[in-house]
Amino acid sequence: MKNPPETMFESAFAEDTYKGLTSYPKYLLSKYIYDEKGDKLFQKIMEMPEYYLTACEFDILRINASAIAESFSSDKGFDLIELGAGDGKKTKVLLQELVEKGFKFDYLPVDISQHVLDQLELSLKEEIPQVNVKVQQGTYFKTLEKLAEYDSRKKVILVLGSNIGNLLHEKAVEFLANIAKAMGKDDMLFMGFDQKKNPQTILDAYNDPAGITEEFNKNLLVRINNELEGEFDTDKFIHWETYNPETGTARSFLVSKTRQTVNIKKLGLEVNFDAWESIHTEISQKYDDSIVNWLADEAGLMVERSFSDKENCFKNYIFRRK
Ligand code: AVI
Repeated sequence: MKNPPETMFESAFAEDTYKGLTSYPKYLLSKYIYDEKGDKLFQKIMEMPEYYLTACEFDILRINASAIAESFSSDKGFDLIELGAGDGKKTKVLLQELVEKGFKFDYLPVDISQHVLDQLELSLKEEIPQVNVKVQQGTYFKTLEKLAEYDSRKKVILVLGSNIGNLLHEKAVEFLANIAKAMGKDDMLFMGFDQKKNPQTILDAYNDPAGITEEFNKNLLVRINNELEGEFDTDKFIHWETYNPETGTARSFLVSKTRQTVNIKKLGLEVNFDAWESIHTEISQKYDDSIVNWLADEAGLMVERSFSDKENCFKNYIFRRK
């Protein structure tokens, strides 16, 4: 394997890729799946029948819309800040309810993609024009720093879709603690957590027969090819999913079918793979009440209430600062 390039890496993606592919065991960071193609593939995943998370959370929001909206309300009105808003499909159920109840609020969707935010703003203008929308482009991290500035009235912070599940517990606590730091005593965090369930249901959600999740996972290699002049042949890797019911952790891998060497020109790197060697690409953590309570406690939060679907597939929790 060659030495790292003498010059600085051209991007965080380049540096993280270098680190991950020169580590043992090899890994890549799942956040890099999401370029334009990765975003589209994730949209497709959310529509797959096997990916129960979206439908379950949608049902929770639809069935409990009135109670959830009531819990957000405040005499002086509130700021509804959504981290990782995406297409806002699920959020619109709540926005509609808040509008119908005549509550005073501003909706501040945050997303890394300006394109996604433009689409969301446009669709809201058409579908629920009464909503006052102020889009915020940026990473979660940058936005968390800015969150505390919204302190003139109650803040309701919304994180849907079990995005927290892509973080190891230590990082999840850090993420929650950063949100807690920005929260006043009246503020609320409303967040989705996918629940432990029949292991087969979980494996099926991350291993669809149509191969959409495989393409999503392999998009990491495609991005390396496109942006770092990599020479991965994606057919020489298989998508592999595992789920450990003890820890509640689903893990995605790409496994090399043969012994091979892959050149990544912009990194000055030749990566050697043994036959059946793996690259770990993503974790999708599943939770139960005791893990969520523990995470909250570690982060300076407490669970006030939770909403669940009939089969306890998914839960949305309301947290307050301790
Ligand atoms: C975004 N995140 C919560 C998804 C998940 O369930 O971990 C990403 C995903 N990976 C494979 N399918 C969906």
